[in-house]
Amino acid sequence: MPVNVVRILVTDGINEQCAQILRNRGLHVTVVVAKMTSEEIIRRLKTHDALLVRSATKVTAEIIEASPGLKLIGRAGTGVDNIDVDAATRHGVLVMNTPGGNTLSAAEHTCVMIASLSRNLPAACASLKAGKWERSKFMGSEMYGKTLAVLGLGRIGREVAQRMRAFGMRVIGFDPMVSAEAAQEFHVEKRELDEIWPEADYITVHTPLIPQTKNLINADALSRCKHGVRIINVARGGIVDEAALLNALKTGRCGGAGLDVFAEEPPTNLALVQHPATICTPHLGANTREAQQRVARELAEQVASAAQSGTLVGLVNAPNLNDAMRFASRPWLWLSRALGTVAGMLAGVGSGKPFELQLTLNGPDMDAMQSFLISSVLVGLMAGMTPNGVNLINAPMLAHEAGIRVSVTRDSAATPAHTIGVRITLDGQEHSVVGELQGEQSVLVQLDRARFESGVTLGGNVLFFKSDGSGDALMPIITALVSARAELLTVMASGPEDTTPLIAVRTLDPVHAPEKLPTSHAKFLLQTYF
Ligand code: 9EZ
Repeated sequence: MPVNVVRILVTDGINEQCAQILRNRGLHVTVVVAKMTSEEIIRRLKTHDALLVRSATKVTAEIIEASPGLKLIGRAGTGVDNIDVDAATRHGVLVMNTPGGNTLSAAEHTCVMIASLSRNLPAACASLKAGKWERSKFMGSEMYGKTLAVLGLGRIGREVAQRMRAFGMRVIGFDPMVSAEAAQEFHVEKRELDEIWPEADYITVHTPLIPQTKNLINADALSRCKHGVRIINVARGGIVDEAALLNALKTGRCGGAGLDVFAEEPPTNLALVQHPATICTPHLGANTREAQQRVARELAEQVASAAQSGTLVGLVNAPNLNDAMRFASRPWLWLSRALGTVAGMLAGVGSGKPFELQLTLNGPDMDAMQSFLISSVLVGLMAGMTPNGVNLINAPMLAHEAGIRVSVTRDSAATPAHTIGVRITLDGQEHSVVGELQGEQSVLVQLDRARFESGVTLGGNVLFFKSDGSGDALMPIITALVSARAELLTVMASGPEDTTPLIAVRTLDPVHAPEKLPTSHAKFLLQTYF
């Protein structure tokens, strides 16, 4: 299922190949070169579906909230520091980045920092340019035989390890997500963090900035390090505690630092930047022609494929969406959303009261669909509860905030297979529906205790009536509907064992005020329009 994105606003000087590729794929692109205020972005977004940025534009909650037509935010680069992902998720907006495109540039910049630190390259150069000839002041050290610690063994960390091994460095490393065996595959000896500190001559960080990595290199860690240890941060400001690093530089515990990123950018406190043992660059890790071209092209391809085939690459929020977008999932999405809608109306979930949602997934290979089926049921359920749009991106978050308790039971051996049950408990009252696919068609086979033997098609307009059990309900319903000028498609009664059967009627168009239809022996229950 394609994402409905046609008009794309490109900012922040993303390489021109991005717009070129998008236009070649038939999409409409507006490129704005000048820096825009929030108001200007909001104004422009009234006529655009997607916003593509690098890192200069801060995509705030304010912008996202004021742009109901916004469907996708794309970042040409790694990380999403300048995007309020939480706000985007809440408003059902996709967020994408290009995590791979910067890898080699970031890794090379790191290696350049390590090499420069080993020979005091910038300071020696500045000294000579100042007319001095200071050879003993700039005594260097070899990288050969030294130990490099790589903290964070993702793509960039691995590329750094591979390159520095060429200088004869021994590479140790840590990453909670990488086993010792996996690390061995790319020739990194895995260590625990507390083993790293006393062993390393150089420590380079390659993690995202998350609570677990904030101040990863702090006063305590530095106090356990070798005298003269060198620290490199080309990842994110804040992974290295700047005050602790400055202290360690002053005592000589830290012999030098290569810093490309800072807690505050640009830094206003220049103490670290101006310390003679630091080599500093203004966040240049990804700043190469090649990387900028690569991320621009990657983002364009990703947005085009989202818009044209619904294949989602580089997705930051809504991780289950990719499976949901697969063509084969479409009927299941439809069925689960329709069941959510019927169950929600049946239970009266619109009151704002918290309730419990129990999902039953029957049949083999339903596991892979579980995550998006939950979201999809919630979309159907909450459509009438929330003023703003509910979609597969924000449904779990909105449900959590609405106090909906969700549980799932899977029965892979159940018969009949491939049915979905939705049960809602609200105020101690239980209501449930069960549905299945007949081919690609969604049908309702059970509503509370009433079973529909051949299933009620969940498509178009469906009305449900509750009979009084006298057996005389059908004709009055049909008469009332025909008098109301409804065109009947099918009429079905539950049963045959029901004593008070339900009657389901599909009509071509929605029926106006069906609760006012004069029907004896039957009461209008609910009407859904799909
Ligand atoms: C933490 C990490 C790496 C790290 C990297 C990632 C969740 N997480 N944690 C401490 N992705 C090295 C040291």
